[in-house]
Amino acid sequence: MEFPPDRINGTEQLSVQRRVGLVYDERMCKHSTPEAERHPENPDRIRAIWYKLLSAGIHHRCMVFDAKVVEDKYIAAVHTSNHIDLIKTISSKKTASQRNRVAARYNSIYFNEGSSESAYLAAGSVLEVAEKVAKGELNSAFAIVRPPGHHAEENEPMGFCLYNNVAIAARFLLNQKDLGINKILIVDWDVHHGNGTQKMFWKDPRVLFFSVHRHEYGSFYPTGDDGSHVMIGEGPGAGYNINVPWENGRCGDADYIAVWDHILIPVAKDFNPDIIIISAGFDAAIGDPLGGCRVTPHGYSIMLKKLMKFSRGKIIMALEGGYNLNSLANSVVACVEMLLEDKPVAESLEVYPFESTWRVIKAVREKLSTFWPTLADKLPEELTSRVTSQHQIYSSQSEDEYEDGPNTLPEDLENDVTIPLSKLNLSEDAGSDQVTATSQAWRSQLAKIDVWYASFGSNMSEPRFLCYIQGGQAEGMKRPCRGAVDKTKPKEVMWKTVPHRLFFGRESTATWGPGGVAFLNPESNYQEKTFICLYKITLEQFNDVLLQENVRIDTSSPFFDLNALDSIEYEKTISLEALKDGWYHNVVYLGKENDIPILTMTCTRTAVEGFKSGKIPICAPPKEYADTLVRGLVQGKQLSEDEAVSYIQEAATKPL
Ligand code: Q9C
Ligand code: ZN
Repeated sequence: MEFPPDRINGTEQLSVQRRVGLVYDERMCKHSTPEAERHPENPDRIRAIWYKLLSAGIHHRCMVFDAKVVEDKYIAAVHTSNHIDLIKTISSKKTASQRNRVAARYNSIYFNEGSSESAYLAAGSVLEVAEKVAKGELNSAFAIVRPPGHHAEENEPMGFCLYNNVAIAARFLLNQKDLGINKILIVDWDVHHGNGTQKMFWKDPRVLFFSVHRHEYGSFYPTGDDGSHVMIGEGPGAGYNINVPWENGRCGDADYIAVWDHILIPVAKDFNPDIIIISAGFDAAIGDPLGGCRVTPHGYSIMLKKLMKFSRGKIIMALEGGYNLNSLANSVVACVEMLLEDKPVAESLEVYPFESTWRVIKAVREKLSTFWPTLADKLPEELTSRVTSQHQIYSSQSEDEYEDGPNTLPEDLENDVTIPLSKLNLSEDAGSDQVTATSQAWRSQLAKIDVWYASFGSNMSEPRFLCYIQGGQAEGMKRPCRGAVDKTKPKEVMWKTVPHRLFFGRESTATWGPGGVAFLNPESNYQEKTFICLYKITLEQFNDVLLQENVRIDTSSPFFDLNALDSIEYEKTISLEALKDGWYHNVVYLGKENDIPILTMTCTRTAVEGFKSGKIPICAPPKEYADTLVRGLVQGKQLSEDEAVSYIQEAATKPL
């Protein structure tokens, strides 16, 4: 059936419900990690979205479609035949280990028996609704698909993406001449750069690719320069690729809306697309474990509403990332409701963009102003002076509530984006006078983030730990420490116990002489109990402690950066290559305390195997060292002296 596109959407019919398509298909849950290992990109993502839509009754107001597999000829319009062959056959490999070997060749990719089917369905779903929207059968659509697509390149799956669903649909629309689609705007608001899509339309002026993403000068995933704002396309495509690279995380509604108002929307007006496809990742959403940004469902709905003014409302949204199930589902619901009704919403926000946001906006506008004259005007000073300081780090207690299971989104959090001053944790720009801004720019960034450093060895004794911060030599130590660049004492100290095994190993250390040192088995074990002393320090200081624990002299970059902090919550341990000769190079996540991650440094699981097999010696601590541990436990009021002695004794003697 054909629908005259203009009439459905005419201004005189604003109250008429739009025809909105939804694709959901349980078969896209078949793709998962081979042994059902925990992974952020898991089947529950689309289930969470679907259940939320069902429980809000939204599916009754939409046209719901099953997924269809995409035909190879449409995939072949953006991917190589090798790539198609890989994805098509990966699930019919004889063994899981064959699949794992293939997956290991790629960056952030897993495969199982269901991967091929899910990939074909995800791409097919987007293509199917794109065609319906192009024909006017639907006004707009949301394809709730996985695996995601925007990282997948012509000849390479990556970043949880197998086929580039959005690129396949876009190329299809352009190639079906009868659809009359000659100009497509792709808006990629996933927190990661859409590297795959960018490359596929790099020289193509028919596709304006716009991506806003965390970039952090190339250190955020996918690392490198592809997401930089100087990447504007080439040849006839020059000017038709727009990247807005955030300098830091924690961006929220105000930052995104500013980018919309001062870059995307003016350009979209001039480009005048025939249709819009949104690479709709929701990993910039508040509470997302990978994204570290704070866009609210309301924020997403405003971003969407502003785009609905173009191409007569013809919009296809395709799910990309988004890893906090509550935040993800709430954001999708807000968007589908906006597609259905174009609800009037209050667009004024109580918070301002970051200063860095204006810097990025200005840089992008300048870079693209010859292609898009609308960007050439200088932004008024009174506008760009309204900023939220990067130093105002939110105490993000409330974000935790997204982690408590389904449907716990607190209304006040969603609506009240202003954070009272009393909740702001204003941290000093510590140590900046001692380092040159250029060589160690990471320091001022990491100085703004607090972590709990969990000590289980001699650092439980505060005077000994302070040597790592302030420099010096505590009782019993054979040599002094350099200390951290930022010598500020820990902001807080507290104690806890963790279900992990404490043990002693190695033959001697430079600091304590002959005898073993303390290790925490990174694997948890609920039969065990280890006392840990938590010090609230900055992530910058944590890096300096890591460095001293692993005996290294110089550093121009942090070993454990913000990206590592983002991923450790689901990876649980991160073994630091750069420090792999050190005994304590494995950073382990031990949960949160007051919403601040608890990190410790210990040996790797592999080393624990070595200790168990006798390849690495188990060895009781030397006297001076054991005394320091006991002192820490007693002064921290955790144990009496006798109890502390036997606690250490047991850890030193009980078999692993
Ligand atoms: N430590 C999407 O959101 N992260 N993909 C690798 C390495 C990969 C995200 C972290 C993130 C991929 C579609
Ligand atoms: Zn993403």
